[in-house]
Amino acid sequence: MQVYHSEATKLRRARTELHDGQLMTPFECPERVDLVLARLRDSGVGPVAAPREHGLAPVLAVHDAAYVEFLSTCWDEWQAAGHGGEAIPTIWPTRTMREDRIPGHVGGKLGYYALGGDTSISPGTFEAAMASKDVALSAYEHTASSGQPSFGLCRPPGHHAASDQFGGYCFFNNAAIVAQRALDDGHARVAILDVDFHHGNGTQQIFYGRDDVLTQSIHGDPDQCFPYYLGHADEKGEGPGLGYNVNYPLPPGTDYATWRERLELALAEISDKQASLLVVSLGVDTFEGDPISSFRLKSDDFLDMGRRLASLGLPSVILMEGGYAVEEIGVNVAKVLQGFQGA
Ligand code: OKP
Ligand code: ZN
Repeated sequence: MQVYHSEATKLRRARTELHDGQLMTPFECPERVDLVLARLRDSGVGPVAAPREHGLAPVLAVHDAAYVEFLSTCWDEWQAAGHGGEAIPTIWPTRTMREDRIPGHVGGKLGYYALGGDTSISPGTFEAAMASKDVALSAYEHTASSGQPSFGLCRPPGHHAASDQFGGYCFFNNAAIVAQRALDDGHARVAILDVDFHHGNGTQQIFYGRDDVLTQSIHGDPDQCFPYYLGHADEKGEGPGLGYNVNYPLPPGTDYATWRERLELALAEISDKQASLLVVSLGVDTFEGDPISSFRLKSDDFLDMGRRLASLGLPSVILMEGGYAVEEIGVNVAKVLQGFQGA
């Protein structure tokens, strides 16, 4: 399977993540990319190609222009303000305050454009996010021109990024950018299937009022799991989008037998809604050994997952999202792709 990868995705090397009340080295680290690449090579999954640059136009097709401008200037403004550490929001326009005015100070803009305090902005973050969406778009273009599946080794991930908010390690929503590009190329309906452990809140939000993108997510129940405030089963889309968002929340401890039943429902929905392109938001943090997640999938389950995703027979773009058990994420991604290829 054609793989896209850019060394520039490693330009984000944040030093701090506020996790469990402590500043830690982020789980979402550049080593993830090398571990996946190494195991893809060992498994004979390839070839690996560098992406072509796509500029900002496809980003602006799904993200707010002022948000993108903020991401591009945040680190410089943070430094100019004399702050010593990485840019981490500490206050938000929550329901007791106003959100109709965007502050001028970088500290105020940070909270306005952030959905959480877990994700710092550091030098190279914007450049890595640009490379990540170029990887995704190049994978899409390969699939569009050949009909063959492709894998984009995106990093940072994208599915938590909303139209004007970053967080959950995400800045640009790579899957949404690809789906919108596919619509602009003439697809009538695109399906995004998010199999990451965490709910794809950004993807849901971007397309919530629309019927041209079917968004589905299988994830840890937001009653217990990040991002907590979105991802319930009663979120079904609105207006013309009613029926075009489907959530499958599952409790902590869920194993593959139960997870697979939701996958089958999601696949049937994709056929029913007659999507002509499948975009998979592939997080492998459903793995039993993942340090920040609580499903119980085993490595061999990822092979079966890949086979079932392929059974739709649709042109498919598979994009990397989460997965933090660093030794095993390469194995598990390789298994999904091998399963998809018919292994
Ligand atoms: C990103 B992706 C725990 C807070 C949660 C953020 C999780 C982001 C997951 N202290 N941290 O969906 O894999
Ligand atoms: Zn995740």
